[in-house]
Amino acid sequence: MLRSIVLLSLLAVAGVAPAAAQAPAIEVDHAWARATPAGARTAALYLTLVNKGASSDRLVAVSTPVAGKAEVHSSTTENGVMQMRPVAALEVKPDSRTVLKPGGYHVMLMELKGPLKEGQSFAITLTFEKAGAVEATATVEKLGAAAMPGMKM
Ligand SMILES: [Cu+2]
Repeated sequence: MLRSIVLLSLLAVAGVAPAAAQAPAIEVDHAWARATPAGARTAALYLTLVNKGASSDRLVAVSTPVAGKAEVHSSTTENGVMQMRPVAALEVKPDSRTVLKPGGYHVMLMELKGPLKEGQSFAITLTFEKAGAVEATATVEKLGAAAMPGMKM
């Protein structure tokens, strides 16, 4: 009896320790997308990446069941015209927050499988070079929430 209790405690310790060691160093904070009008094929997803690790990492891929494709984009304004470009990898510096927000970096959701409705939430998977896959949930905020200045809606 005593032996099996000791064995069980050992198993419990063994089961918890590796999970704690593998906790991702990167956390996702406030992931949100704007509601889309009917028929829209794309949407922008915004979020904050919090790197609690000691080294920098790179976001290399994003996926979600609500879109066929997701890419990290940068936004720049040149001669008053906003341009978006795909970014192959987004650096996430240690001990800092990387904010993807309207007018800056964002995740472009393409080939949307349906409209994003206010109040809805959906799963996202962010893949980092070192931290691996990090799961999070994004919420849909109302159409026009924090709209980009000068952007046609
Ligand atoms: Cu974009």
